[in-house]
Amino acid sequence: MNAPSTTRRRWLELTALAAGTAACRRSAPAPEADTGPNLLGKPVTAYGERSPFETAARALPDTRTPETAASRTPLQDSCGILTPSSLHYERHHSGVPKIDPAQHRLLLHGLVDRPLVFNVEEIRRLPSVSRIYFLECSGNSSGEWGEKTGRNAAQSHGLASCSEWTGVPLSLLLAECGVQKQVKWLIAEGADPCKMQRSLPLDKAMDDVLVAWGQNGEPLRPEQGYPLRLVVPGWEGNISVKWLRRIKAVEEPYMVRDETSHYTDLLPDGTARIFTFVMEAKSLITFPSGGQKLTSPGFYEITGLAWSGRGRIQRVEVSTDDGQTWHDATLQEPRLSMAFTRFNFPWNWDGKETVLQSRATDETGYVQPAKEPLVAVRGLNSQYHFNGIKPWKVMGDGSVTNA
Ligand SMILES: Nc1nc2c(c(=O)[nH]1)N[C@H]1C(S)=C(S)[C@@H](COP(=O)(O)O)O[C@H]1N2
Ligand SMILES: [Mo]
Repeated sequence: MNAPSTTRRRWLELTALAAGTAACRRSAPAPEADTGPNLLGKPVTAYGERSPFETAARALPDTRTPETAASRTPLQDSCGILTPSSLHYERHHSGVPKIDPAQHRLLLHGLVDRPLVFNVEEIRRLPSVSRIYFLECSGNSSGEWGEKTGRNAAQSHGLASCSEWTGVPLSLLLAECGVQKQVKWLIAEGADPCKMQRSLPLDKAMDDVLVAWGQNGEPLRPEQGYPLRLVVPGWEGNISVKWLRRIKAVEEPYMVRDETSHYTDLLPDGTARIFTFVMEAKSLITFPSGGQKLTSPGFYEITGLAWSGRGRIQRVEVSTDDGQTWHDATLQEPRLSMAFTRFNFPWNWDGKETVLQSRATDETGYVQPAKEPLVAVRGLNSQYHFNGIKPWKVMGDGSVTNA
């Protein structure tokens, strides 16, 4: 038992050398701390806030109008697998509506035996489940298709977050309505000004889709769809309709705006992929990543996140030599289906310029592709569904940039 603890001590000494490299790091100059040994602290508060010494923040776009708004999770500052609700990415097409839950209704209608209207209280009274799932916009890491634009992990991959969602299985509501035999699709609609709609296959709806009202132990944030949203596990974020107000049972998809003008992939042969719902396996090194700096050569723990819309992450390999050799990273538990999985890999940086990469394999055996084979198949017409390997370049002075 001696050897491991000695190794562990040595490890701690070495990592202590590389000061400030823990996964949860603070980035800005510290405000002044309270001083004096007998100074009393602040009294209790009704709703908590983080330490004034912590400054991780969502990356915002240069221009902010309701129609173009997307903010990105600072994955470079993340630890563990959950995204705090206050840092969950936001994507909305007509701003965040302010909805009074007492006024809000969810209508289920169409080809059903009993059309039903629920208020929010009724939804919350139904048997609920809580599940940890990632949510990712299919436009995430779109900058990686061509000239790389994301200078850091938030900008390149921050349209992905992971929360514990609480809600009612949609299958339960559908059973209450009595969905008719010919129904193959549902049309889900939001209560925001753009009336976001998406066509959802009935099979998926009956499988694992939630009508969620809770997020990370409290009601949904307005940005995430308060008071009710769909959570469609593993599928492109756009179909997880927020501010959910209507579900219509139908025979065919409706070919709505967001599944025709958006979220389709135009291929090199002129045909387009449509209803490409599943977000394929993907991974990202969050430390060291763009914008960060290694203070000196020596030991570092590389860490990152991997996820797959097809199930669990089976394996993550890391390369620290520009893809010449690959080594298995350690996967942290819990390793949940369609949730972020954190990986770690010990690394001794020799102070030379190099490129770091990670490659995820999910439980179906699917391996995250490099960018080149992905571009060979998909071409460069589409900005959606990029899941290629993400390289970060470590410069001789320890600074980390896009590669
Ligand atoms: N009603 C409504 N639902 C919506 C949207 C919207 O604009 N309106 N945006 C969609 C898109 S494109 C994504 S990626 C996810 C983002 O969810 P989030 O803001 O909770 O991260 O919500 C989807 N659901
Ligand atoms: Mo999206």
